[in-house]
Formats: sequence, C-alpha cells, structure tokens
Amino acid sequence: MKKSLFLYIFFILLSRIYCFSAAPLDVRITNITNNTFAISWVTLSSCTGYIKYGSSPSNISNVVYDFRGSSYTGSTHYVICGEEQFLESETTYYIDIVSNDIIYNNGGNHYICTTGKIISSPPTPGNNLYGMVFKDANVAPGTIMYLYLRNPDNTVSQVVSYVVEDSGWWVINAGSIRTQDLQNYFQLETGCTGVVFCQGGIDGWNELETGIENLSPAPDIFLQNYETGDLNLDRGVDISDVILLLRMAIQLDEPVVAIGDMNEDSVIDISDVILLLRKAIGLSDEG
Ligand SMILES: [Ca+2]
Ligand SMILES: [Ca+2]
Repeated sequence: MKKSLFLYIFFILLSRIYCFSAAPLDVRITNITNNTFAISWVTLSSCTGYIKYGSSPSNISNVVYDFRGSSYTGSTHYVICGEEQFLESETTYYIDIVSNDIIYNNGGNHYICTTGKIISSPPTPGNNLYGMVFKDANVAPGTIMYLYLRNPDNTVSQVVSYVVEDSGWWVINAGSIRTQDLQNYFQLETGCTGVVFCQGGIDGWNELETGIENLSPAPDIFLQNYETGDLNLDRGVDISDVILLLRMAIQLDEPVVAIGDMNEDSVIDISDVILLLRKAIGLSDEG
C-alpha cells in the first residue's frame, strides 16, 4: 500500500513539466510599513525573478524586479515593493512570483501582504544592529538576513530583513521595527533579544539568538550547509526531497550535487535517490 502510494506520488510529480529548480523556496514577506514591503525567496538554480502584484486577485499586473536590477540572476531573490510604486496603507495586496519566466501563485492562493497603518509619530532613533556573514573563509553577499526582536514577556516584533552586501556586512536599524501587528513601533524592554535567521540558499543557513546588546556588532555568522538530501531547504528530509532528487537523477531538473549527492561520488543518479528514500522513510543507512 505504502509502495503504491509512493509510486502514485512520483507519477503525479514527474508528470509536471515545469522545472523544480526554479521553484521559489522559503518565501517570506517582511519589512512591511504603511507603504512598502519586501518579498524574498531562494531557488536551487540561478534564476531570474520578479513579482507581479495588485490589490485584487483578479488584477495582478504590476511588475517589480529584484532590487539588484531586472537582469539579475541568482539563487537568492529580493524584491522591494513600494519604493517606486504607490502602495496604500492598510491595504491587502496579492502577489505572484515569476521565476525563470514561470508564474508561481502559491497554489492559486497568491502570496498576500497587508500594509500597516500610518503611524503619526516618527520612530525613536534606534541602534543600528549590524554584522557580517561568511561562507567558509569568504564573505557571503546575497545572503538574506531575517531578524525579529523578542522582549522578556515574549512579545515579538515584525520580521525585518536585509540582503548582505558585497562587503559581507548587514545592517538593520532597530528604531523603525514595528510590532508584530504593525500598529506601532516596537518598544525594546531590558533583556530584549534579537532572533536572526540567515538564508543563503544552496550556500547554507544559520541562526542566532542573542541579547540585542550583542548585535552592535553581532558575532560573525558562518553559513552551514543544509543536511545532505534536504533539497527543498526546509531543514528536514522527507518524501518531497526524494521526488526532487529523482527528478534530478532522471535529468528533469538541474542536479544540485552539493546537497543531493548522498554517496559522495560527485554525480546524482538513482543510487542517491534510493539512499535518500531510505533516509526519508526512516531506514537509516548508517551502520
Ligand atoms: Ca527538505
Ligand atoms: Ca552520487
């Protein structure tokens, strides 16, 4: 029964003609103000990317490109909406991602962002939180930093983000971070911590939680590799990773050897798929 279910899932997914390596992974909407937001995602292969958005699901036609330009290609993607577009406050926007010219509409539901209200008072000037991100001995530009703040009473802020610069630095001003419901600026209490997640796509990830006083500057952050076999970069190995690897093994998708090569022979083939399937269903191959 289990076996036939797997075969059925494989058949359904293999019959899709689109390329999974362009599919947006870890899509996040951050930096929401009354008139801007950022939407970011990663892809397994180097892709072009832009968004289409509109204030109604039936009219998603406005285009915004990656902030690095319309000709940018890469595996981390970051679009800032509202700097050159006019967005209304407290308004819901519907967003589709276009990756390598394929439209991804979140399974028909679209990605959704509701802008915040206009806060009448200006933000109190806050500390800059800043630091550097590395991959091994080199800086890791293009890594997307996500950060939120947590007070000792467990109230948390909205999530803000920043793309690591060519120099390796990131910087976020703590003063303009809003509360989670976007209704006001977040008031730091004594003992506030910052929770950081670094998304480097196939270059890896890392996370850090520390007192906010330790974020000016933050300790250097080194990207660590995703677990071998975790092809959808969700920090776990399951059957959806096996399907991705199978597609690579039979050349429906671009192989990602760095993550998918289970037996470390520098190629992706069906023996890797079998090893990953065993891992995914809990038949450990260790020992
Ligand atoms: Ca996974
Ligand atoms: Ca292999």
